[in-house]
Amino acid sequence: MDKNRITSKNIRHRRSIKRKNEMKRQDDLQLIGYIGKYGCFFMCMVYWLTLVTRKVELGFNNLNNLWMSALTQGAISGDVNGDGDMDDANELLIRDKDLLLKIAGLNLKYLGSFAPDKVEKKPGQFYIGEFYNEWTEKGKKKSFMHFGGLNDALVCVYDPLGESNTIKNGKLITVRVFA
Ligand SMILES: [Ca+2]
Ligand SMILES: [Ca+2]
Repeated sequence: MDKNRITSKNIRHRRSIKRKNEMKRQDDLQLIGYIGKYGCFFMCMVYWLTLVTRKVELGFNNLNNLWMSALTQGAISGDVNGDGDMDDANELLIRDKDLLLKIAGLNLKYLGSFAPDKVEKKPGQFYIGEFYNEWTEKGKKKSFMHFGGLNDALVCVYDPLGESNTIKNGKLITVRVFA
């Protein structure tokens, strides 16, 4: 038996079980700015799913390269209205989740979006939650939407913003299932 192999595997496994606050954040300045602004679902699908399924933590360069490949290959929508930025309606949406999984080298499929009480839990499935928060500021109604990685109990275990108000105070409205 090759003891070294077992040891290094164990170390890698232990390292991969990261605490919430040790995981990479979408707003880290080493990431492309648009990931910080709109990349929460991308970080859940590419960074977090790789961490939980392959026990591998992707580096900032890996993540930036995968983001660019996803844009080039159309898994993520680009500058749809051609005005030079990607801040408009229908821009930077994940249009093809299966293609994004493939680009990221993940052997997973997207099974769909479900209301939290309609999720059929099965072993080998992974869950990403869509959170919605609404509040009133200076008499104006405001809202924000954000994605986070969930455990089997559908509790958030990865917040791409570290600790966002949206996940802390908002409501889980849909669950995206991967297997
Ligand atoms: Ca645009
Ligand atoms: Ca614009």
